[in-house]
Amino acid sequence: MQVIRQTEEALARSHQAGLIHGACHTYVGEEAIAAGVCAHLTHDDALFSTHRGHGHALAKGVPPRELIAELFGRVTGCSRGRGGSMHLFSPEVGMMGTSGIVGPCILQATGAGYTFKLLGKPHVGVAFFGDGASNNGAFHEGLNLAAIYQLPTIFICENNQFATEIAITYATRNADIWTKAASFGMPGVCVDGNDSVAVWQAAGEAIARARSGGGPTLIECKTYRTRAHAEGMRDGGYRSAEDVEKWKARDPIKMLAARMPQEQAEFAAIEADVKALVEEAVAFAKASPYPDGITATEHIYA
Ligand SMILES: Cc1ncc(C[n+]2csc(CCOP(=O)(O)OP(=O)(O)O)c2C)c(N)n1
Ligand SMILES: [Mg+2]
Repeated sequence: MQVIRQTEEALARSHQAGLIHGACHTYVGEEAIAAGVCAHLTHDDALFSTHRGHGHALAKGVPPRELIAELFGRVTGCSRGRGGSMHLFSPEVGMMGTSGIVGPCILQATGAGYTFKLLGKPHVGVAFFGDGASNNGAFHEGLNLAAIYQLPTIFICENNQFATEIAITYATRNADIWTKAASFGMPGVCVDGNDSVAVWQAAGEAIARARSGGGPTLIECKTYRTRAHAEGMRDGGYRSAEDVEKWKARDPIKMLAARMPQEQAEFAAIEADVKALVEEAVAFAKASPYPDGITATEHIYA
């Protein structure tokens, strides 16, 4: 969670400094979800992500320096500087990609589950997606197919209660997304998405079930993003400052620390170690070259 938080804060500062080319949606406030789920995954499991995917990539094992360099458009980035925030991928750690299109990651993770089932592998496909994606056709198609074939796919809905500026309570008459699992005949679970231990427990059960042939699960994690939808966007007019403050008080890192009063020194040491890691990563990214223009048509297939 510290790696995600401090990387995102460095990215926000970098965006303000003009170092980031393209969109930058941070995951600040939602770190417990990626951390709690990815703690159960290996590099053989396939993760499909969204436009808000930095936390997923980091938790799956992409080093901060490769992620930051990617957003800076540098050749040392995980996608060699060609993808940016919306197309960062690292198949060597099972990070199969972020996407600027809301919804398809659900179908891709279903496809990964189908692949693992056909190959007889004990791996899982995981889709992270927002509350907004739950009203996209891909949600219904993906969950239905995964249920029919009992695929090893885990659907993680990060319900931060808004799709850009649209409240989930406006976008659906049933804002308890986990209850929609029943209509596909699969288990649906709801957890406090700011409680890393609760996420970790629910994900652990679902992933173990999927690995042993028990089929898919939908996990809704109720959470909140505490920064604007994307860096450089306004953050008013659609939610109240009181709500933002209320959720900031439920910071997932502080909530975990509060559960372990004996471990404060260790928490402080982790925070200091991560600070050094992220500072080094930013320096590495700044010092890295842009891809040579002569290579612009490399990696293009027709
Ligand atoms: C198919 C599609 N429709 C609309 C958009 C525009 N769009 C970008 S982000 C976003 C909101 C997504 O909300 P949610 O799924 O809740 O994710 P969050 O940003 O809250 O993490 C929308 C509608 C898009 N990128 N793709
Ligand atoms: Mg949302």
